Amino acid sequence: MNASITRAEFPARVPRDAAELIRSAAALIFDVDGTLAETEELHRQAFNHAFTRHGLDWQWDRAVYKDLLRVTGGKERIRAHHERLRIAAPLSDEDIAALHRVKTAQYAELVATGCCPLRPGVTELLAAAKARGQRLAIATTTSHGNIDALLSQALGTRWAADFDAIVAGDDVRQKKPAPDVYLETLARLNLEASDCVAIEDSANGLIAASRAGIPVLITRSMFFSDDDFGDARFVLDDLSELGAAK
Ligand code: XBP
Ligand code: MG
Repeated sequence: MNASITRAEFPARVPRDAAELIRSAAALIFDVDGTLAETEELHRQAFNHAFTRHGLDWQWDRAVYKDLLRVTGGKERIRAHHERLRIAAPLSDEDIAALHRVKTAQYAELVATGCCPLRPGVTELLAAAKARGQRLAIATTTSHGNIDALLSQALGTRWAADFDAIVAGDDVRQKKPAPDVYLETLARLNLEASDCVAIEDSANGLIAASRAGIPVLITRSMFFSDDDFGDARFVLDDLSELGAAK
C-alpha cells in the first residue's frame, strides 16, 4: 500500500457491531444517571423528600418526572417545574439551592443503602476495558458528590483510580445537551473524538456527545426508553448485550 496514504484518504473501518465499536475505542466515556445505574428513580424520590421537608405540596410522580427529565440538572429542573405552575410563591435561586442540598443529601442516603446496583454488563465492561488497556472517563450532568456516592457503593472507595477523567455538571458552563462536558473530557484525555465512544441513555446525552463529534452507544433506560436515538451508532437494551466484547 502506498505509504503516503493518510488516514483521511484511508478511512477507518466501520465497526460491524456495538462490540467492535467498544473494543476499537481508545477510551470509553460513560454517562452516569440511567447509564451506569437506574438512579433517576432515586433522584425522583429524593426530590419529593426535599419538597416535603420544605413544606412544598409538590410531589413528582413518574410521569411528571419523565417529562421534567428533559431539563438536565436538578436545580434547573426545580426551576422549570416552578415556572410551569400557574400559581406559586416566589422561589429564589437560594431557595432552590437549599432544596437541592436537601435532595442531594437524601439521594446519597438512598444510594448508600445499596438499593441501586450498577446496570447489567457495566461491571464486566469496565473490567474488560481495563484489561484491554482502554482509558475510562465519566461525563455527566450530575454532581461529583452524586457520582462518588453511587460508585463508592458499587465499586469501592478507590473507584476513581480507574478513571482518567471525571467531568460533572458543575465543572462546565452549560449542561447537556450542550457538548461542554464531553469537550472537557476529550481535552483532559487529550484524545480525538473519533477515537472514543460515549455510552449514554438519553436524547440529551446523545445530542451532547454527537455535538462533540463522539460516536455514541445507547443503552436504553427506564425513563428514556422511547427517546429518538436515530443518530446513535448502536442502541442496546443494556450493556450485557455486548457479550464477549466486555
Ligand atoms: C442526569 C441529570 C441529573 C440527574 C439529577 O445526569 O440530568 O440532573 O437527573 O442529578 P446524566 P442532580 O444522565 O448526565 O448523568 O440533581 O445532581 O442534577
Ligand atoms: Mg443519563
